[in-house]
Amino acid sequence: MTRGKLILIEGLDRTGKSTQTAKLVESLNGEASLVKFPDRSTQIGGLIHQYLTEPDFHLPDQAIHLLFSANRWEVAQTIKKTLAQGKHVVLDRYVYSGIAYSAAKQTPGMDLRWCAQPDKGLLKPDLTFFLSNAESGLRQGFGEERYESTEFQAKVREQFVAIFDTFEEAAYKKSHIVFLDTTNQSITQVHELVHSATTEFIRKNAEIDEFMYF
Ligand code: DGP
Repeated sequence: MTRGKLILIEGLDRTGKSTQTAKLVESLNGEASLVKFPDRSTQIGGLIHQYLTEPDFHLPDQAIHLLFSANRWEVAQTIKKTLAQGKHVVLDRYVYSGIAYSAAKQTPGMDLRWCAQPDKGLLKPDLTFFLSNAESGLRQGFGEERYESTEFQAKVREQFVAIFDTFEEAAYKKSHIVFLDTTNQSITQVHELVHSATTEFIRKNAEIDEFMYF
């Protein structure tokens, strides 16, 4: 039996990631499980939730960055075990969000490389969809959580672009990352693109058994 594939849906807030991850898992008919980051159900996730929702809950930028990373590490073994059992895992956010949101704060010393360091050694996705929308970062109507402002989202968008340019080789981008502009596309249209690219990728790479790591 070959291992399952690690599939990631990334993007800014309000680009439809959670809708698309849920629809993708459903359409894979029990062959995939969903993992969402941050996972707010753990103790570390509880602290992250407090940080995101309570303006008076203060943590240094470095500390919250490491908590987001720790939140990925605490699920890492479970993800690997699931994949080893031949089941696919679909991730709603992962390492790229970890780097982008922290680097967007422009805190002295917290450049892209510093931000990438704590996630070194985590499993690297086989296939990443990066969802962008001409309106995300510009539109109003964000929720109340920390980071949900037009100005900050514009900075996060710049960081995502810089991350894919800085850390990922052209060959990796070509065969492992799909950049999807969802402007004016319906949920169903985006789902059809994501689903067909995923099933095609799984079919073509069925024999690949080695894991990749950040
Ligand atoms: P979500 O539950 O997907 O809405 O994510 C909550 C917020 O946290 C969202 O604004 C994006 C941000 N976020 C997600 N992952 C990370 C991370 O690893 N580091 C930082 N700094 N922010 C993150």
